[in-house]
Order: sequence, then structure tokens, then C-alpha cells
Amino acid sequence: MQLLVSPTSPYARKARIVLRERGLTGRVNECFINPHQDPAELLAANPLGKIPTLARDEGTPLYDSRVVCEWLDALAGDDGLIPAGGAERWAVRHAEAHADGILDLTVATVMERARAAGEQSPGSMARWREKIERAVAATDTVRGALPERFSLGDIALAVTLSYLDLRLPDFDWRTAHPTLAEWHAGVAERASMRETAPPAQ
Ligand SMILES: N[C@@H](CCC(=O)N[C@@H](CS)C(=O)NCC(=O)O)C(=O)O
Repeated sequence: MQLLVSPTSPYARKARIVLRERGLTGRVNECFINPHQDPAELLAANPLGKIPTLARDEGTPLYDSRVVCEWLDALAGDDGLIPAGGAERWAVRHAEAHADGILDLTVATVMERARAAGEQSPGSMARWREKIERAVAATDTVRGALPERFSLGDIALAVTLSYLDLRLPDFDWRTAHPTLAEWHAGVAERASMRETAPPAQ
């Protein structure tokens, strides 16, 4: 089975962390590609040309990090990273949606910055930045609802905060949110986080 990823994609990093946390690295190969170059193996599996995409041994390929993470977690068996039901399940699902929302705005900002100066929309970028800062300010509360046990919610939130460090280094979220910073530092120590850290840009 092939998991199509890149070293910097935060969405792919979620799935790469799930592989490690669930002991699946021997069953699923990580295949590094650049999705922005539309490689044939990616387009053959995912017409949207996005990562992560999971090319399974049997069945259709799966894509979108939420689907891929849930499928991998189920593949590994019980007692996984997503509670089966109840309030804990919704807290984990909500934390992932919250984190992915921040990622979407951050990725949009990166793409906008890559456009020629005259084609950028400073108004849109300012609005996205307000949303990012507002959502990060709400993250302690979102995190506080998560189960005691390490979950996909923790993974998504930690990956997102690390991605802010990579792409919006001027946003000093640690000074504004010291409790969140302390929690992030603890999660960042995990082997799964260290092994998937993006290369310095
Ligand atoms: N909602 C998707 C987002 C995936 C996504 O946008 N991945 C980016 C990499 S960070 C990508 O593949 N971009 C290539 C492109 O848009 O052409 C997910 O959670 O998997």
C-alpha cells in the first residue's frame, strides 16, 4: 500500500503520524512526491491531485486527510486515535476540523503570497490572518474538550501549530498563548512528531 505524501504538507503529516502512532509503517509505504507537479501516480489515484492520497492494495484509492487518517486508524484495530462514539468522538472530530480550518487559511495565505505582487489581495490576506488568530485563540478550549488519551485531535492541532511556525513565523502564538505552547512542546517530543518534522526551509 502506498501513501502519497510530501515532506512539508501538514495534511500528509497527519497521516504520516497516524502510521507511526499505530505501528503501520511496515504495512504502508510512504511515497514522496510533489503534488504541484501533477505526477502521474498521484493523478491516477486522485483526480484532485492532492496529498495525502492512499493507494490501497484492494479497493479504490482514498483521499483527504480526514478519510485517510480514519481508515488507517481502523486498519490498525481497536483502541485507536478516534473514539468510537459519544462526546469524545465529537470532541476529536471537532478538534480536527478546527485544526484543518486553520491549515486551509494558512495554505491559502502561502499560495496568495506566491502570486505576483499586483495580483495579490491584501484585503483577503488580512481577513484570513484575523480568522487564523481568532481560531488559535480558541484552541485551548477546543483542546480542553479532548479525551485524556492521545487522539487524532491532538495530532491535528499539534501539526497545525507547527505549520504556523513554518509558514507564518511572524505570528508569535506562543507568547499570546503560553498554555498552548507548553502543551505543543510536550506533543512535539513524541517520536511520531520528530520523525515527520518538515525540513527547515
Ligand atoms: N482537505 C485536504 C487538503 C489537501 C491539500 O490541499 N494538500 C495540498 C498539500 S499541503 C496539496 O496536495 N496541494 C496540491 C494542489 O492543490 O495542487 C486534506 O485534508 O487532505
